[in-house]
Amino acid sequence: MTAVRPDPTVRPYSVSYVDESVAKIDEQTLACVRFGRNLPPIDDPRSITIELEQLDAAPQAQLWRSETPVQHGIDDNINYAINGEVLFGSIRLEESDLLHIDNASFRTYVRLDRLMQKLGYPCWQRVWIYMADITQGDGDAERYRQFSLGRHRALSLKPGFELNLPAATAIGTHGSGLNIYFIAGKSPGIQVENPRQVSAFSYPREYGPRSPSFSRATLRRWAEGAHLYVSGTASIVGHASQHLDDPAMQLNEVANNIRALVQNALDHHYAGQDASECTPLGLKLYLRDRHYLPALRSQIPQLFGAATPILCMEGDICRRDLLLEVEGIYA
Ligand code: 3EB
Repeated sequence: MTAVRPDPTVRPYSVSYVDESVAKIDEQTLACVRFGRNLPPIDDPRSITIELEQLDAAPQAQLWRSETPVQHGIDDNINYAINGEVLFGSIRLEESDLLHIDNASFRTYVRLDRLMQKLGYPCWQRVWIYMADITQGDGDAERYRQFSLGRHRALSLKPGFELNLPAATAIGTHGSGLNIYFIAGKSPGIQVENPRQVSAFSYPREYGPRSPSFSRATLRRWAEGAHLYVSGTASIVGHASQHLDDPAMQLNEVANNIRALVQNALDHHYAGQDASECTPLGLKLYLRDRHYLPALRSQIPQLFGAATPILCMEGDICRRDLLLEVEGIYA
């Protein structure tokens, strides 16, 4: 007799925003991500707290739920949860660990990679990076550039690494230290770039001593269905920031960038489909200054869909001339 797999689920996990007050961790939870300052700690390795203030009245948490039971634990100070298909991991570094950010980021990526190998999920899929004071320091001494330097040193240890880079977000907080959380898989996702933008890993020298090692999106196909992880997307065309000092125009450019990216993913992997058939499961909007939000309110549903859940937060974009950034997951 052949072993029959239970009802083939469309995707091995789901993601959604829920009211923070009702976000509960149970045996199927991969991760519960909360955003806010001074949130009470939750003693579970699947709880992730990011020091970014939400801008809407009812704070939301992002819940990642597995279709199958989850195993979780802490190894080498890295929190993890696994379900046989994906590894959801997180780590926090304090300011005292960040005296030499390039070395700290190098060592952290090496440690994360070691745990991924050990647990059997060796492929980077999606990474979120939240660092306090991300644009502090001048020129190449800037914290973000130092972080990127160490990340590049670690990821470039693998030959051909620029063909398998994860989608990423890197945002500055007004708190302290560094939080990284990530999804890794058993097999590689598909890297997707944006025809409107120079790939970040090919940015010219003016943006830092080493380019930022991330892809514009990762396409993860499952037995049925798929997830498209869209990186933090800003108002950049080519490699240049656009519409300086104009949040409304930057948001419009971001929407153009995301549309082109999603369409590019479809053209290569779902020929004949139109980007409008691909819907966002949820988006995050990061604003350098919360005061931009009222004027953007009416634009958001027009650009990203009236039914799209969106979590708005105040956070620093890693290029000083950018005022906002949007990321999301499409399906
Ligand atoms: C950009 O497109 C904007 O360094 O991991 C967006 C997403 C940005 C991820 C990263 C940086 C990163 O260059 C900045």
